[in-house]
Order: sequence, then structure tokens, then C-alpha cells
Amino acid sequence: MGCTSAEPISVSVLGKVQLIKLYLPTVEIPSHLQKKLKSKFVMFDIIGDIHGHAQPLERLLEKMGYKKKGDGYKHPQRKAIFLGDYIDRGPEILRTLQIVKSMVEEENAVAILGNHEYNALCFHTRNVNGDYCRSHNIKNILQHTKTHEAFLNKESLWAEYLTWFKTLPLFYENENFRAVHACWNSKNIKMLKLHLKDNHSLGLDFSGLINSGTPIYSAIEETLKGPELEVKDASYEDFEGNQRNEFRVKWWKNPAKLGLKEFCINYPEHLPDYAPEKEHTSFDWYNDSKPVFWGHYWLDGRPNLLGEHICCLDFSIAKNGNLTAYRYNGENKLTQENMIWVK
Ligand SMILES: [Mn+2]
Repeated sequence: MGCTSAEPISVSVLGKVQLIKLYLPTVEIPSHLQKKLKSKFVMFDIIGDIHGHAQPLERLLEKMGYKKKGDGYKHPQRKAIFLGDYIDRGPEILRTLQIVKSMVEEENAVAILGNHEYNALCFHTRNVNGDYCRSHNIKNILQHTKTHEAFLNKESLWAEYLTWFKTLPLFYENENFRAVHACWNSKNIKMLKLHLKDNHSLGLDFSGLINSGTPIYSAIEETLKGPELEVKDASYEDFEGNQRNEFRVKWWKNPAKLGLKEFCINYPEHLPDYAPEKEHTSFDWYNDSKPVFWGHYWLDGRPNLLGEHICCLDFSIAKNGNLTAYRYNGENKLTQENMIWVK
């Protein structure tokens, strides 16, 4: 702390204006406190998967007090965090992207990369062998149909959005909470921090990261698509006729306390249920007290908070569900009252 001579300021004493000079102590606020102060005054509205449903998005933003500004929206005290999956499935993909991108550019929002944007990038990018990073098979083509329709005869605009996807972070974290499209796993996040660009995006030349079997590729895939568990005795035929025994799992729950049916997502009814074996119970589930928000899982019904520190915000707007947000105000324990949604 030192003393500094301030510029003369004018003050009014008994109605008479005088110029005086003040000597004020200078106090330097340490950077970690500056950050804390900043994060305390900006609050966040975290918004689940949109999938081209621009009208519900505009209704949700208006319901939360955001006002139209340019192509996007702005709130005087708050920022939005979008959890990814802006494209595919819905009727207004272009308008959705306009809103989200404009809000990011005006610093009224942070947009995280979803697996649909990542898939689109891989679909259009070739690897070192000259093959597309995502194969052009019927299933993958069908998944992108709505997006391709939306950008018909607007190829250069689509190219601009693809370039923009490469700049979006794969996760977001501040002092108070974490946000990711599908799965927060500390080992994966560590791997991403090592290999991704400074803002945790894929970067303009990302094809070197997309090599099946490498740790960074697995970390990207699990972060954006969620982990799967191999169950030895539970093989089933998927909709393409392939025999499979891998299941998406609830990485936010302790498997030791669940039967397999409850731990796995879409576990076929006809398969036997039993307590997860030892290798399953050693699954690296999310056991931190720092709140985490994610989307991706197509939850049904009335938007419900999953727990005090865990909050999935994908309530299936693309399947006649609700576009859902959580209004975060700095709390350590999340609360159902802060969930908000529109049809
Ligand atoms: Mn998704």
C-alpha cells in the first residue's frame, strides 16, 4: 500500500465550488480476488440443448428478462451459458445459430461445443489418410439432414459456422460451477487442457486430434458424447442389427448403489438386472461437491433437478419436451426453484 496524489476534484462546500486535491492510499486487489468479485456480480443462466428450436429459445430468454439486441439478446446483469447441440433436428437451425453466435460475440453468452457440432466438423474434415473424420454413411447423413436443408444454397455461410464451431470451448469452469455438453470427468478435462487451444476449443486445424485409440480422442469423445460401459453378459442387437454390449451410463451416480438397469441408460428390458460387478463399481463417477451442469441425455417429463450438485438441462425440446435453463446465483447447493423452462 502507498500514497498517491489524485487529480484535483471539484467539491461543493456550502454552495461554493472549490477545487481540492485528495491524497488517497492505493490498494492493489490481488488478481484471484478480482476474479472472485467479478464472478460474484455476473450471474449465469445455463441453457440446455436447443437443436434448432429458435422460437422456444427466444421465449425462454425473454422469460428470463433478456432483451433483444441485434441478432441476439442481452441481460443487464446476467450471461447465458449454452450447453451445445444448436444444430440438427429442429425447424430453425439458422436462426438458432444467429442468436447464439451474436450473443457470444457481444459477450452476453458463452457457447460450449456439443457432439452435433463436433460431428458436423468431423463430417466435413478429412484426416491424414484422406478419409472423412466422420464416415458419410446413411445414419450420419440422416442425422445432419435438417442442417443441410437449412443451409441449402448458403454454403459459404455454413462454412463460416463450421469455422466458428472450431473456436467453441469443450467445457467451462469458474470458481463456482462447471459446465459441459455430456460428461465432466476430471481425467478427461486434464487431458483436454493439455491438448486443446487456450480457450479449450478444438482449434482451426484439429484433425490431428481425431485419431481413434489415442487418449485425447477418447477424452474428446467422452466429454461430448458421454461414457459407455461394457457389460459382458448383456449383448443385444442395436437398430442397425449390430451386436452390442456397451451402454451409456449415469456418470453422475454411484454405481455401487445401483443395479445395472438403473446405472445404464436404455438398458434393454429383456436383459437380466444384477448388481454391477467390481469393475463396474470402480467406474470413475462424478463425486465432487462443485456443481456441474450438462445436457445431451434426452431426459423426459417435467424438468427436475437431479441433485444438489448435479443438473442435467436436456429435457428434449426436440422430442416435444421443454427447453430448460438453470438460473445460477452463486449457491453451493442447487435448488429446483432455479429451474425454468418453456415448451
Ligand atoms: Mn448431445
